[in-house]
Amino acid sequence: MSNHDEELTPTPGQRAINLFRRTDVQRALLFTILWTAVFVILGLYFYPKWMPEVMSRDMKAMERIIVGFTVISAPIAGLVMGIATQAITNRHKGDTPPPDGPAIRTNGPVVMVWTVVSGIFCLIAVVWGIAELNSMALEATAGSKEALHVQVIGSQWVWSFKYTDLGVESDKLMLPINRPVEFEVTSEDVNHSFWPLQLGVKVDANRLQTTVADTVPTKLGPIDVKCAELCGLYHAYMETSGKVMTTTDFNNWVTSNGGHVA
Ligand SMILES: [Cu+2]
Repeated sequence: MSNHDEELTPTPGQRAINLFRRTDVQRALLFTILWTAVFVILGLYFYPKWMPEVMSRDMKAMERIIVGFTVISAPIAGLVMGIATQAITNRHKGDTPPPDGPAIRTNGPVVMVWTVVSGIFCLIAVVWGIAELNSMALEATAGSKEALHVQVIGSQWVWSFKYTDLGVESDKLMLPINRPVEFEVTSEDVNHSFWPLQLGVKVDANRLQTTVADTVPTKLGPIDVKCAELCGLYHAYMETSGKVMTTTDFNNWVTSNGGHVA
């Protein structure tokens, strides 16, 4: 019993030292380190493999943010999993559990560390987000003169694409490589959300309104287009495909569909 009294000594420093001397805490810390490593490896190595292919700089930025935030938050998820693993693998089943310690909200340093660290995380998120948005906007302005205009129309439950300058209409999203695209996104009925996965673009399609989104496809290959806004019974099936092609292939596609190459 005297041992417990000592552990509850109110000086925060002594409390921390006693805490880290406990074998269950040490085991939980070890598990925390292992789990953190697992999440870091997942983020750095597996996420980029599992995510849709990167076919534009916007998608690259998206991937950077997802990987970055996974790595930053890995120690927090690691701590939760570490404590859980220690609790599950604890071999002292049936023992009387130790009494609760004092409430952590009375521990000044812990509260301070918690607040400052969360604050820094939020600040990183805000600054990073603004910086990426800004560079995307600058890129869009720089490329807007030579941009290909594609009108994207969502309706229950199909996508259609009008190449206004070329006189072509399609239900597949065909794009030439390395040329800026301006999507003019709208809807004929309810709210949809235009989501060409590999281009890192996701933008609401609203009735009576046109929302512009820009990107530059930087890699040849197939694109998946989905709707990312619950829009009725067949929302889940509101998808189509597309392709990023060489300029020559794109021009051929345009002319063979009755359009004219600008
Ligand atoms: Cu939809």
